[in-house]
Amino acid sequence: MTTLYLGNLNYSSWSIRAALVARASGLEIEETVLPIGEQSTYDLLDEVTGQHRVPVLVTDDLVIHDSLAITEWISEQVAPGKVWPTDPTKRARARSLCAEMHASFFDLRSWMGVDIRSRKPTPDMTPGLRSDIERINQIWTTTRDSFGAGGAFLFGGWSAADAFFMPVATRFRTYGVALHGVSAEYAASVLQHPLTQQIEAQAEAEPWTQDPLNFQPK
Ligand SMILES: N[C@@H](CCC(=O)N[C@@H](CS)C(=O)NCC(=O)O)C(=O)O
Repeated sequence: MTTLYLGNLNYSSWSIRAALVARASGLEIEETVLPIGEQSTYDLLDEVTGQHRVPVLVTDDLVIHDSLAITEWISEQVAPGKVWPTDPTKRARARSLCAEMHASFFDLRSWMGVDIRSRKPTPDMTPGLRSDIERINQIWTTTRDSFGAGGAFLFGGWSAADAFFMPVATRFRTYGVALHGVSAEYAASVLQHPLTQQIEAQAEAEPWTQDPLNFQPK
């Protein structure tokens, strides 16, 4: 049996990414949502992984933490194209975008914590936040223009790259960040995707509330 431990989907962007990749892959994976901040969650994580971050995937005696490592493991279990684009150029590009998402955008993460079901004032535009938003717009526009033929997503069909940027699309909606042109169309496609809608419905139904800005790192 394979189990994916996730944090609250309303707030936990890395859990959302792993859940989206897992669900799109079609692999049989049981999901357990653990409320971040509650002692019972850390007690269970101590037993399962010895570290206090989600997502974590457990299969037989293998424990994999971190959304990128989980993404790669899932992609190795399923047919090509279920996680990464099959075209090698697109696949390399998709991996570099996920790595950039994973390693960057600290102002965006700090000032615009994921809170899917809420609508909040747009934070003051610090230079760092402005630059993160500009870079996201640039990524979405240039990737759609260069690689997006044949579908509405970054590399045409849905891939891990879209899973990694989905919590950014919801952040822009939560904090009222206006998007234009290709970028706006792309964000709308991500928000309309059935897997996004499924996560949103779960986030709406979750009983826990937290201050997303005290939810570091995201
Ligand atoms: N680099 C990790 C980041 C994981 C992470 O920071 N997860 C947050 C939730 S989004 C967490 O577990 N926080 C626990 C806590 O704040 O107590 C990944 O990509 O999986």
